[in-house]
Amino acid sequence: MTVVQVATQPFSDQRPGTSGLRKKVRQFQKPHYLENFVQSMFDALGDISGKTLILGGDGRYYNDTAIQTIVKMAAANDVGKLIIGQNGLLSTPAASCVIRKTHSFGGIILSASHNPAGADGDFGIKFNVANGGPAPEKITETMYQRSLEITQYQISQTPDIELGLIGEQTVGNLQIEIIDPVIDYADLMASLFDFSAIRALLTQGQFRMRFDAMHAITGPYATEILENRLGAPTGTVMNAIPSPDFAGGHPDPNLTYAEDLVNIMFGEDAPDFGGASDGDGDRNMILGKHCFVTPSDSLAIIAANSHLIPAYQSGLKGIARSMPTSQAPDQVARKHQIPLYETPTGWKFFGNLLDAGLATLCGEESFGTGSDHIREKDGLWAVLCWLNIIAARQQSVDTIMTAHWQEFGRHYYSRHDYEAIPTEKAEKLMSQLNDSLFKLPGKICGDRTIRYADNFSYHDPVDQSDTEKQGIRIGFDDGARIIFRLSGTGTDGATLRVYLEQYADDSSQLAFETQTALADLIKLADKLAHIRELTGRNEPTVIT
Ligand code: VG1
Ligand code: CO
Repeated sequence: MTVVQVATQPFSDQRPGTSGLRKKVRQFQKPHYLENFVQSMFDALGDISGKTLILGGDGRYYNDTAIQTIVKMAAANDVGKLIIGQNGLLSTPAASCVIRKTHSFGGIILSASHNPAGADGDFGIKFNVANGGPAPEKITETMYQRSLEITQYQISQTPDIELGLIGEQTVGNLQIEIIDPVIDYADLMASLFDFSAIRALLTQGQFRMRFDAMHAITGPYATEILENRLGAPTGTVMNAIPSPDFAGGHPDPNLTYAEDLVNIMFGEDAPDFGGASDGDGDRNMILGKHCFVTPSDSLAIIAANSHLIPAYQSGLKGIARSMPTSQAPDQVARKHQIPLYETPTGWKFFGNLLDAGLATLCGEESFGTGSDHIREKDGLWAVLCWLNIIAARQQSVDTIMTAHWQEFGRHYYSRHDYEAIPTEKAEKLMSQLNDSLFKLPGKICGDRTIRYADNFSYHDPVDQSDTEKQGIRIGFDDGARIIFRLSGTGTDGATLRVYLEQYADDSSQLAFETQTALADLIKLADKLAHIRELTGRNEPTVIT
């Protein structure tokens, strides 16, 4: 095997964001761009010689090209073994599952999640560590520092490997094993849930469901689990064939982008249950007949009903949620007398809590839910949680959700995104708001008073690290909150996210339409942050 050292120059924009390095495909296609980052990643990991890594992605455009390059670089950098999903495919949760099951050193996941794909779309690369979870900030920061000083990378001059062929191959001393991307994950799911109860639900009664894979990675996983193993009728999984550009769509499972499924679930003759997942399979949306469950409520409801799921029968150690996620799970934690952890946005912050056995369930408002079964959020897992709970309770999604609000109160919740704002404008808005925080506590705003206003910082109770400036939060005396932060996953200017939450526990106040219930807070958010004035936008681009 011939290894060449290629001279290169650093790129200044290779700092990983909330979930790895995400850029336009065209950026990744620039000469040396991908190679520089991969070499920086290898260098930051220390001694990788002889180690085993998992490799796979969501199948989007450039996935296979990138995999061939990474294989050649892994061979040149003395990696011992690569375990690769057949045809280069592995959903994010499946990659996490396989890293753990094979006790690998880590894994490389190629995805830009729900961002559109294709030659003009986005691409991404992320490293997960031995626990199966995204590399902590310490490591991603080392990768970035390395990318700023890189002068050369190593690559082998070897033919492309055969990605479609299950089994063993070699590239020089590097062993390659191509695996079925679905089996390990499907087996793990079967070990967590009451598959016979779900099978009975899906095959014996009147219950009907649809799952929308949105032309992305979960198609093969959902077909195997829901249709083959659980007996749901063929066609239950829609848009099931992954396509390199997600059929031109935007595989973000929310009310705006999962339009096909939303139309079915809110249409005439709607089925009883609808679920959807995103590009790389880690997000989920839960719908009932003519109803939608917010991700924050979904986490709270799964937590409150977790004793019905075999894997969580013996109780939860704790619940963790990202800071902007609504406080609905907090109510459940309080009642069950278990700890509740509030972390910065991004799944990497849950890893330590899960490893240390402090939390069992975690979730984010951004349609992410998961548990200690792996170290990523998990779209199909959330769908199976709901099916298991429905099978056990024999009630509709709507009934379960309404009963939950009756017991715990309702957290009206919405996120307003202002996408592709010029970066300077967004930064100015955030810094002005930040500078005004000290004078907000005590301020009266209509019927409420601001109780606290700060920029969230997190102290990790396990590794004692501190992470600062994770979003501006303004809390009111009645439990309402408004949170402002800039996205760390976008590839086009800046995205301002405004998170709105209001609590109601009076049973006459539980059935309002969300945007109506939040109308006062929405106005207040604009007044406090001068969104219209500073961005020139009159309304958000996406409301979830
Ligand atoms: C967004 C979400 C965050 C999520 C991240 C990755 O990050 O808000 O909750 O963990 O995407 O999800 P940001 O920085 O843009 O707000 V995924 O499914 O895109 O890997
Ligand atoms: Co995702």
